Amino acid sequence: MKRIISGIQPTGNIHLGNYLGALRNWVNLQHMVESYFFVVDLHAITIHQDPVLLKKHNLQVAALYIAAGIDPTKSPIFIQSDVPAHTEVMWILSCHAPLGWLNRMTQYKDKTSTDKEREKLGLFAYPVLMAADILLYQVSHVPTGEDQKQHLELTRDLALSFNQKYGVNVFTVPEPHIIGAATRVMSLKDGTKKMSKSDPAEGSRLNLLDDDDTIRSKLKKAKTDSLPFPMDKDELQGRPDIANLLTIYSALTELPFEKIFQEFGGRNFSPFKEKLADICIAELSPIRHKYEKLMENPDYLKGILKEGAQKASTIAEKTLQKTKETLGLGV
Ligand code: AQP
Repeated sequence: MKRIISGIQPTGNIHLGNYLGALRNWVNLQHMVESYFFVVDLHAITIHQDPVLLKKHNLQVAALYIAAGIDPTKSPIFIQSDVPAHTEVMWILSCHAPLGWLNRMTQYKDKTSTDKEREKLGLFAYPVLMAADILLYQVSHVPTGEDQKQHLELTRDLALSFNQKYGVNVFTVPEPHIIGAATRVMSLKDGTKKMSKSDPAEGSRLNLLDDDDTIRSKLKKAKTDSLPFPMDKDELQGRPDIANLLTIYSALTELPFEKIFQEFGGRNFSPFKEKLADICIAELSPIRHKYEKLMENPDYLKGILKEGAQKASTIAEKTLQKTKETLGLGV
């Protein structure tokens, strides 16, 4: 790995899925590779956002990155809209991206309503902006959760075909880096659905900022079934809610499933849920406390974001100029 970039949208409460699928991995990776992390606000507006809340969420997400362990003196943190090259390169890539490729994106299909006439162009073009976010930084890898795999494949295809068309290696072709024991954390209310910020059911997710009592109560109410706790992997078959809770437990404790079966197999779910709540609280409450301290000093956070945007712009501008040169734009 030479360089990585990744980000989270400021579309609501950052949850355990964002943490286990992305943020926690970034904290480890920053010590091994040059890293850039951004708050993805331009993507957030593909769905209506309250302007006052969006500004607040931008700062909150940045504070959470730091609270979770990202060191801004080592890895620049910035707000996507503070680096205009993202939208410029997005336009250039839009003129290169075949509609057929975009039509195949499943996340667009999941997020659209039935009223096609009112759908926004930005939501459809989302993966092209994501490609620009990545390709601008000439990264070798993009650490992400499982759900972004298809968008990353599109990014690779766009980079390869652009380079081929113009006969110049303008963009580095990035690899996905999908790691960790929980690359797809599911809803606590429905083990077949991804845990998501936009799920209207608050009890479907554990937010990084939930207080200890809320974490305990959400886990107590997490969906299980009337069978006893499984004794082995075979007894997990067809039980996605239980598999999800086990995945979370295993990801946070680094214990293999076998050890968890040994401790809880055959019993009812209460002791398991109690222990899982203790584990989640032990992981999340220090992050919450650190976050609260950081939010007391918004000027400090704004300073970090300004500096991060300056560092990011240095690389982004170079790629933008190279792209414009290749296309014959400007004089
Ligand atoms: N449930 C999840 N399990 C594992 N990883 C996840 N990620 C998101 N949900 C899960 C990873 O978190 C990073 C940031 O995601 P995002 O905010 O850019 O957008 P998203 O994937 O659309 O996340 P949400 O929570 O579902 O947001 P909304 O509801 O606003 O669309 C990505 O690396 C993602 O893989």
